[in-house]
Formats: sequence, C-alpha cells, structure tokens
Amino acid sequence: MNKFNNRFNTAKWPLLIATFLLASTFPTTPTVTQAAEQTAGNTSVNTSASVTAPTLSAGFTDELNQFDPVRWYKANGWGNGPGFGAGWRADHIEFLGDDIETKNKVMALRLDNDPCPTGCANKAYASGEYFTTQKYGYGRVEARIKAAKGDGLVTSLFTYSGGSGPADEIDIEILGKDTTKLETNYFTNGVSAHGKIIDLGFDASEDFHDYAFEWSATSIKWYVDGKLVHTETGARGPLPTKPSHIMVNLWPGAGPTESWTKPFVYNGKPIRAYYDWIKFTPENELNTPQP
Ligand SMILES: [Ca+2]
Repeated sequence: MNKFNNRFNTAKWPLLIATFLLASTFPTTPTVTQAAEQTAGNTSVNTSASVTAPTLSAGFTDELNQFDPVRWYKANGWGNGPGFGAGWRADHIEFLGDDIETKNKVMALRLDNDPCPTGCANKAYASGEYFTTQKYGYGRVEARIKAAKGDGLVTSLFTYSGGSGPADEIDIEILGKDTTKLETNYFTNGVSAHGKIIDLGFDASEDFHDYAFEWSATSIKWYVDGKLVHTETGARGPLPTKPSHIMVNLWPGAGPTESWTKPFVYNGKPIRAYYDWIKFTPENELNTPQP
C-alpha cells in the first residue's frame, strides 16, 4: 500500500481542479461557437453555421497538425488551484514540424515563465492545456506522447466530466521525476484512491509511445503501445459514468502537490511535452476488425 501514499496525500488536488473548472471552464455546456470565440480572442470567428459538432457516439482521430477550434479548446487566461504551478495560456500550445518527409507535425505544450506572473493568472509559470469542446462517453481514448522530464512535471492524457456537481475523471499521468513510470487513476463523483503506478520498461521522455485507456460500464483498461498494463473493475470504488471532455496538459506541481510531483525547479529553458495524435473510438466500434 505504501506506493499509493503519495497519491493519497495529495488526493485533495483534483478537488481543486474540479472546483476551478466548474467555476470557470465549464459554466455551461460549451458550444462550438463559444469555443471559437474563446480561442480566437478579439478576432471575429463564426464557425457555427458551417460545422457539425461531434456527438457522444462519434469517434475521431486528430493528427494534431494544426489547431482545430471546432473540436478543441485552448485553455487561456486562468489557473487551477494552488497545487498547480502554471497558469494556462493559449500561446503555450504549439504545432511544430516534426518530419519533413511525412509532413507530420506534433502539438507541443510549452512550459516557461513568459509572461509570468502577471500574464499567467499570478502563477510563476505558464503552460498549455488542450481539451475537447464536446464530451465523450464509453470508448477508447488514446494518444501518442513524448513526456516532459524533470522533477515537478506532469504530462497527462485524461477525461474530465466538468458540469455541475463532483466530477468524474480517468487519468494517464507521467511524472517528470521518473519518466520510466506511468500513473493511472480514476475519480468518480470526485472520489479518488484508485491510483496505480506502472513500470513502462522505457523512458517516456526519450521517444513517442502510444498510451490509451478503454472505458466501459464494467472496466477501465489502460494500454501502453497496445499492451494491456492495468485494469480496474470497480472493486476499489464505482467507475466513472459521466460523459467527459478529453484533455491533455503539462504542469508543474506546487504547494500541496509537491509531495507527489517533487518540487519543480525551472532551469530557464522552455520545457515541452509532445503529442503526435489523439484519438477517440466509441465503445460500439472497438470490436470492429481493423482493415
Ligand atoms: Ca501528428
């Protein structure tokens, strides 16, 4: 049980996230138009007439070659609770050329101290958080990720229900203090204590790898490079049921989370976590043989 102690000690931080997101990020179910307005700043953008928002049952694969304001929000101009050392800024989400031959690009979440603290919600650092405008239900959430290395850092892929009341959440977290490990977790109605630390057998900061979880009414199964690494069945507490946003972020621990993340020390150079693609497959398509 000792290996879970750090997580238990910081079990309150998700509540801080929840409290903030409920108040600021998800005051109501966001619309596509609101997403465009939020991310476009002062630029007038009206996408509502020409787009069809994905539904709960619609899967997607986003190659992350450019910002898609229909599917995604860039968090901008706020910070979470005291456990988070960075405020979110849209300009800390980058789309970078990766391979000239294939034209593949990757999305980078950049953590630095520009222009902090005044432009970073009074946090010492700024970073990126990218999350779907719509909510998704049971199915497979996956991404190809190269994590950030260094004490204090967290690179994530997760679902978060938002809305009113305590939130549901399913997590993949790679802590920069030891990028040879993956931490899985879930929250149901804000209640955690379902953490698990997985040995990856590689350093997640050295190359891209595929990370996934399959969420159903009866289980959550986490996968790394297509291999099942952990299963939760609800035996340790009810499984999440609420449709949720799919989210990624990079952040430094602070205050109450430092016992889990280790304290973050900035060396003056921007730090990035990289995402090559993000994919969602609804549950009813998971057993379809692939061509
Ligand atoms: Ca890509």
